[in-house]
Amino acid sequence: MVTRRQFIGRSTAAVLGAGLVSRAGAATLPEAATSDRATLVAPGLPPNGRPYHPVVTLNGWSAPWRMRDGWKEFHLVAEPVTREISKGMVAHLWGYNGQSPGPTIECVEGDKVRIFVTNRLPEHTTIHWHGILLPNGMDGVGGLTQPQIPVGKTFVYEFEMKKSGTFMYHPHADEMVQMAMGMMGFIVVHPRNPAFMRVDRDFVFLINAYDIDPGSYTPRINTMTDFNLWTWNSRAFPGIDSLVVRTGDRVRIRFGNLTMTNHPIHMHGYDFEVTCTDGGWVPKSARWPEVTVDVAVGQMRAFEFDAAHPGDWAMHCHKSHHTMNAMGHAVPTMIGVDHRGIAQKINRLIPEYMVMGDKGMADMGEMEMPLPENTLPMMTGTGPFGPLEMGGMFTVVKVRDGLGRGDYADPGWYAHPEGTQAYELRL
Ligand SMILES: [Cu+2]
Repeated sequence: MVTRRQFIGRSTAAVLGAGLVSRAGAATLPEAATSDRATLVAPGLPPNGRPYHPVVTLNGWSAPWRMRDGWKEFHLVAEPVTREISKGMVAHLWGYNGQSPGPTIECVEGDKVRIFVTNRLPEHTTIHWHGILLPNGMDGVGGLTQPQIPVGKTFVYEFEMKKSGTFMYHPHADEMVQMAMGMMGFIVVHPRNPAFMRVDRDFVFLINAYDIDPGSYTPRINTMTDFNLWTWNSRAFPGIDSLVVRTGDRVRIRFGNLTMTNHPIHMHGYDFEVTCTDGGWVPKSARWPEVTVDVAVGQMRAFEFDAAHPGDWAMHCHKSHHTMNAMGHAVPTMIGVDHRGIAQKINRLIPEYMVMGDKGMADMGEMEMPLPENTLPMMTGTGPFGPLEMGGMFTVVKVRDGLGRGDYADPGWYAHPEGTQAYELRL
C-alpha cells in the first residue's frame, strides 16, 4: 500500500526524471502523476480547495491537482500502458497516466477545472466528459466540437462543475478502437455541502471488457459482443479488490458501463436503493428497493445501503458468462454423454487425454491444468471452503465489526458465528 504522499512524491520524481516536462512547459503544465500498478490507493483528504469526502477507486487511484488562480488543474496523459488483469496475465492497453482506467478525477460542485490532455498515443484523440454540463466547445467530440488532438500535442479543457454527481471520461475519437483498448476514467463531483448525500465509504469502478486471445497481449479491437475478459477497472476476479466496509457504515458503490452490453450488478445480503445516475441524484421519493441493478451501455449507477450485516457478501454481474474468464464459447455440451469406450481408445493414442464436462464444469475450478502463456483460468479463485469457480466480474463486499475509519486493508475471510452456517445433514 502506498500513501498518497509517497505516491505523488515518487511519481513526480519519475516524471521529472524521465524528462517529460520541458522547461518551458513546466511553467504552465501541472505534473502528470503516473502509476504503474493496479493496487487500491486508500484516499487522503483533499490538500486544498473545498472540502469533500473522497472516493475509493477499485484497483486504482485519484489524480492529484494543482490550484492556480482559483482553477483546479489536472493533467491527463493519453498513452500506451501495461495493465495486470489478474495475477498471471498482463494486457497491453491504452490509458491515461500509466494505467487503464486512468486516475479518478475528484472535484467539488462549483469548482473551476482546467484539464490538460497530452496525447502520447500513436494516433489522435480527444476526451469527452460524459454527463458533465459544460460549454459545447468543451464537450470533446473530435471533428464536431474541436479538432482532434494530434499526436504529441496538449489541449486544454476549462469548465465549471455546475452540479455534483457520478460521471466518466473517455475519448470521442476513433472511439471503438480507443475504448476497446481501455481508454476511460471516472469523474466524481462532490456536493458543495459535504453533509449532502454523505456516506462513510464511497467505491467507484468502470465496467469494461476485452477480447485478448490466450498467449497474446493486445485486445482484438474489432470484437463486437464475444469478449473473453469481463472486467471492472480492467481487472478480472480474483484480481478485483474486495470492498472492505465497517459494520454500521453508510456505503455507496458507483459504476459506469463502457462495454458493448448491459450488466445486471447483483449484491448479496442486502437490499439497496439507486441514489445517483449520470443524470444526477435520485430524489428519495423516486427510489425503490433492489438487490440487482442493471446498467446499460453508456450508463452509470450508484447504489447505497447501511452495512448492518457482517459477512463476506458476493457482488457480481448476474450474467453468468461474465463471471468466467477466457473460454471458448463454441465448445459442445458434454453433460450426459457416455464416452467411456471412446475415451479408452483415445487414451491408447494420447495418454494425457481426459474426459471433461460430462458431469458439468465444476471440475474446471479445481483442476490446475497447464494454461497457455498470458491467460487466466476460466473458473478460479479459492475461498475458505474451496474453489469459488468464478472469474471476471466478481468480487466480495467484506463487512466487518470494528474496522478503523479509513481502513481498507483486507480483513481475511469471515468467521461465521456458531449456528449461522449451512451444514451437512448426517443421519
Ligand atoms: Cu455482465
